[in-house]
Amino acid sequence: MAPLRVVITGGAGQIAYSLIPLIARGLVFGPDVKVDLRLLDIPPAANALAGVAMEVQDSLFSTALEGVLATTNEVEAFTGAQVAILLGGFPRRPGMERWDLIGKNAGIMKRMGELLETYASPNCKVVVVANPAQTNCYILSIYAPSLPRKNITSLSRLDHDRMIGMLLHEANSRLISDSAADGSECVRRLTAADVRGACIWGNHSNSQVPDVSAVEFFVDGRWVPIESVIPDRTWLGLSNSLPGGGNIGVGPEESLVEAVRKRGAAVLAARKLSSAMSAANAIAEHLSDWLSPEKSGHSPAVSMGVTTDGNPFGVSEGIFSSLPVRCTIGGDWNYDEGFSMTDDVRRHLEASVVELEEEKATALKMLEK
Ligand code: NAX
Repeated sequence: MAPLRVVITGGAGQIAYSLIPLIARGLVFGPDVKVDLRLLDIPPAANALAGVAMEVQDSLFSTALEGVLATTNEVEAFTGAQVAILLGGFPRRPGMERWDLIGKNAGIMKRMGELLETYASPNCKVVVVANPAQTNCYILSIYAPSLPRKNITSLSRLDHDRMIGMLLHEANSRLISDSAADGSECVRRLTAADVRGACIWGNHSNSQVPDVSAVEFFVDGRWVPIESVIPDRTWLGLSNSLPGGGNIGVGPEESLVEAVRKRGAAVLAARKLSSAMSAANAIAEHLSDWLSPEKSGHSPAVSMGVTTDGNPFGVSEGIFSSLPVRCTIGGDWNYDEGFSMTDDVRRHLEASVVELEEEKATALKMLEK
């Protein structure tokens, strides 16, 4: 079988550096799928890109990697691409307004859309990671009009996984301390496979809506509601103490919702670099749930930035937003209609959707200039 042609833009950047080994070891597209990797970056990053290519060669990745091309030639990189992982973007500089950043990246996404339209495979599957990820998907979809909109997705899996990581940390601490109090000998630690029903709604920004209202844990051989393991409704953002019910985003500073929203900033403050290892892992999970023959069709509902056109949740159409989806065999996905929003989630999602619509209007205005 011909190898899968995969282009990664921003190939000299820090997320690519963590992602390439996952792809090369067969952990993304499946162990039996050979990958022909195209790493693209801009000319000022050509030396760094050449260094990455040297390291790929030195790593003796023979399992899944058929070939690697490191290039600053966009056409060469995009020709025949069947999967595009778009990491390349303009970084936020000190003093730069958020809206300037949207404008600069809209220009880059316009170009990426044109390249996909003209040179990539007509059924190319795309994941946009560069920020603002959802709005970038919208711009891309305009300049790649032949590409099915369902093929264009953005990464919200990192936010999703951050929330699950925090839930697991809290649940395991409680289960361990409960078993110590009972005198039980040992307790099975929960893992990601023991959590279902989590969702991130909205934008990949501080307005995102982490939602645990439908979460269940698999404990002692059965699925149980989240509150039977973590009864702290205020921390979970499920408190009904406010008129209208719920307190998402209004809770104490250290509530789960606030912690998920601020996790990227916390990593940046601690590392002096933005999230890269966890972002690469989230991209790998996003793509393998969607496209790998082993996983697609077998994974639980996950959060993905997708088109809102025709969504069953009542989210305004014409934008891209993080929503719950189920990936199906053969590289497709459907909205997960099993999710229903609480009134509180809906209220907060509306604010995030307003932000997405503002970003879209700004990006379009900047492209007219
Ligand atoms: P880096 O700054 O390390 O790498 C970005 C790379 O893109 C650089 O090598 C740069 O030269 C290249 N680049 C810029 N313009 C390009 C173009 N037109 N064509 C090709 N390459 C181009 O950033 P990194 O940490 O790798 O992050 C990549 C992007 O992911 C950033 O936009 C970042 O904001 C975004 N993130 C999005 C996340 C999400 O959940 N959606 C989380 C992680 C990450 O912060």
